[in-house]
Amino acid sequence: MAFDYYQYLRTENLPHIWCPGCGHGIVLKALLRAIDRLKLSKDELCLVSGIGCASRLPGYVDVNTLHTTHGRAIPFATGLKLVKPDLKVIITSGDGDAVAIGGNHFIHGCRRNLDITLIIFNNLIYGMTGGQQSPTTPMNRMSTTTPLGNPNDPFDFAELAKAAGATFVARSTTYHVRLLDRVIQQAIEHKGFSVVEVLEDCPTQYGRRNNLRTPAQMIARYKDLTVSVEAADKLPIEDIRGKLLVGVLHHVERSEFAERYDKIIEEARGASS
Ligand SMILES: Cc1ncc(C[n+]2csc(CCOP(=O)(O)OP(=O)(O)O)c2C)c(N)n1
Ligand code: SF4
Repeated sequence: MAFDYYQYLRTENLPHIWCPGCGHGIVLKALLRAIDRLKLSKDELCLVSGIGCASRLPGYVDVNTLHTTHGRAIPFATGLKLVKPDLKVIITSGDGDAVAIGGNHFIHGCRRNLDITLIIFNNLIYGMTGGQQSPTTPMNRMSTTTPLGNPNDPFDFAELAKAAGATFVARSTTYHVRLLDRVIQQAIEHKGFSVVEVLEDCPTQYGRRNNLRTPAQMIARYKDLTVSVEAADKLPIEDIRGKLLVGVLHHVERSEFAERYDKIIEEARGASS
């Protein structure tokens, strides 16, 4: 039987604002399937977002939701998780939201290792505000602020997340939908700060300026641009040069922030009694 997405949607908020062919819908559906597989009740979940097209996602899902300010989803989610540690907190964020204006919070979120999942919708551009270059726009690509080609080196925020201390880091794309389902589920199950980068598509602001004429063409290019971590292990270096790895890139266990914090409080109470 086909998966019933409507059981998780606030149908009163539909139709959604996303353009036809936008990758955000593919990630939304993968997230709903992961939530369903994990049998999470709606009450034990909270979706948090900042501002941007990707950040509209929680508004469409029938669970607890917080739509906050641009770049500040992580600090809002941090406060929420510390007050309600039993909630599963999942952040949905654009690349601009997460690593441009929110870059500092991103680094410190990774460092702290609070049990939160951050899903980054990396469409390589600022979608909502008209297609400005973001920190992930590839070099030489066009945007409204780089009309002759982007001279900047892009960020690899999976590497940044790892270096900053995130304990689970994965990458998938809108082409690799089964992998996307799997890594979102693993990230939610992981106890600690987990980051899932999803390479996806903004046909309106990125595709049409960069000779990617259809959403299907945009999705298909991820097949050639990527190689799985498992395959990369067995391939000669020249076959993986210039390609992006997809799959689980980093997975370690480290003490979780809320548990550490509770321990400090307990010890202080013990010392004062
Ligand atoms: C403090 C602040 N600065 C700037 C903005 C304007 N703004 C709203 S959305 C956005 C960009 C969103 O891009 P991204 O996070 O990549 O998400 P997308 O729209 O591509 O999904 C910006 C700059 C704002 N709302 N608040
Ligand atoms: S502008 Fe881009 S990111 Fe925003 S909804 Fe349209 S296609 Fe999606």
